[in-house]
Amino acid sequence: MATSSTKKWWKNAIVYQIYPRSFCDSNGDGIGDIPGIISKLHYLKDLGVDVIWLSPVYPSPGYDNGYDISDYKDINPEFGTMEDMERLISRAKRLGIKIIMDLVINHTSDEHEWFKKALAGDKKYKNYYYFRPGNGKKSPNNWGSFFGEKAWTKTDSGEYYLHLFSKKQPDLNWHNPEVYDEITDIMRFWLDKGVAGFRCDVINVIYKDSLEDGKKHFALTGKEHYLNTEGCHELLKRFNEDVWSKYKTFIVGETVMVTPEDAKLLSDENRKELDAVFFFEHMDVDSRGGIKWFKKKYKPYKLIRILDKWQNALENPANYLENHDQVRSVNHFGNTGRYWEKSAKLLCGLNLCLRGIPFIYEGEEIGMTNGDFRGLKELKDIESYNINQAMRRLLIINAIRRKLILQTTRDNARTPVQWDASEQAGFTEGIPWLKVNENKSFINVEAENQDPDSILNFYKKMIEFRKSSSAITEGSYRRVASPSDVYLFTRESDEERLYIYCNLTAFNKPVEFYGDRIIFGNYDPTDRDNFVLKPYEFRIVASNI
Ligand code: TEU
Ligand code: CA
Repeated sequence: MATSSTKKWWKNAIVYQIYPRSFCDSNGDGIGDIPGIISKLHYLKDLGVDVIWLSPVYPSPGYDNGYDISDYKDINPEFGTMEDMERLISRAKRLGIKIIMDLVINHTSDEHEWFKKALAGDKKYKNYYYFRPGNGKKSPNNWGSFFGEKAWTKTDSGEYYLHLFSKKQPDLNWHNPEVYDEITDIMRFWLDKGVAGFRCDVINVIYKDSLEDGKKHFALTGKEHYLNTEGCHELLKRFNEDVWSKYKTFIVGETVMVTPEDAKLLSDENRKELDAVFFFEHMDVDSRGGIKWFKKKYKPYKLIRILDKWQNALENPANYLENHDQVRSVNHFGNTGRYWEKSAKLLCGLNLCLRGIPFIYEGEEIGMTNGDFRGLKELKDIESYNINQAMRRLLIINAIRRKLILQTTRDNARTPVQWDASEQAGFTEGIPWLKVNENKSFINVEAENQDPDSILNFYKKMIEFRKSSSAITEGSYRRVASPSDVYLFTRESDEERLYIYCNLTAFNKPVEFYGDRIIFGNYDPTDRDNFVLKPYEFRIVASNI
């Protein structure tokens, strides 16, 4: 157990993710930017946020909205200047908000100087990436990419390069010590500017321990050669020792396809690798064979089983219900009709009462829903584009492709944040890069600010409550038996024991009444029955101990 003297600054933090392109546009070009973020810092302060995770703002040709970086030490002019970024860091600091940046080091953009030099034949830079001759007429191996294509692309010289994501994102060669030096130098560059840490993109795939053929899978053939390799653990330890520990950073890793055992190894405090990890198992609760495009019916009891497993496995998981790659949580786990508001509040309560560090994604705090796209033409995401091509090759007909992609596209989470009910929701004075959802007329910050019972005000109260509760910020976790689809657990510290009730259905659910008094919930006290949970009811019951 960590004593209070060794306690890390981020242990009780609440993190808010900003996807800059969609957050707030200050100059009317339809693209969110850093001055736009600065203009909303007071809003975030008022919400109760401690840390901002900023999705990539580095120069990038933008094929994957910034996850294809062409210069790690500068700011994309679409988002502003280095001075804007420095201003953001210092203004946030004045409000007591820290900033962690997204760090994408599995791959660079193919428009990065390093890759351009490599393509031009410079030996030094070729060794920054994986260039290999073909295998006869075929790719060097049989690996598949995350975006549904082959993982190798042939260059004009006839060689191939490896890319686990799109062909615009060549993978870095982490066997090369020069890559280590370049990237640790980049980390220091930003930490010296006052950034408090990083969210490390797909960090558990960076080290390939061989380039052999992989066992054949429907998707991601080859993964056994790069998932959670010993070499990856080694690298994380060295990052930690050489850089992170010197700056007292907070480092959260995006770790794909991890089991609780993998995650423990990656984030155990004593191993000094990552501070926390994002896992995905709950995101896949409704996907067939882990393939998100093929959905099956969502069953709340399965979500509960998964969350419970992870709560028991990790002392400090990074908890989230949505981000820029996932559908909106009210669509995923809640209700977008009659119980939109109740279910959004329930999901807020759940996310903020679990053990670990809660992450809130922009717009989640007002209950934003999936995009209301009319067709595939309105989408901008490279993943959706590539998957559409792949489905075409599988001869899947247009109407089905349209349905499968629209319900799952990452653009669902990337529509502009709805600040008010005006034409472009107060996001921009110009034409937004991605269509604003029509429901801005009633789902927007301005309206919810004025309504004391809004989802937004529920978030504020819930955040304040969490901060005041030692049981929630530091207490133990234990699941309590309950009817199917009701998640009931305790959080307990030396000072208090709380029972957290979450009815994840649109029906009444009879329950046992534990504890002594309901101290928090999403139903009016006069509209409550101790022994029955109403649709999507959330409540916290305190017990005298
Ligand atoms: O995501 C990694 C990742 O695994 C997702 O692309 C995932 O495959 C997809 O969303 C299906 O759930 C990270 C970033 O968060 C994502 O935005 C980037 O596109 C990707 O890495 C490449 O950098
Ligand atoms: Ca702009």
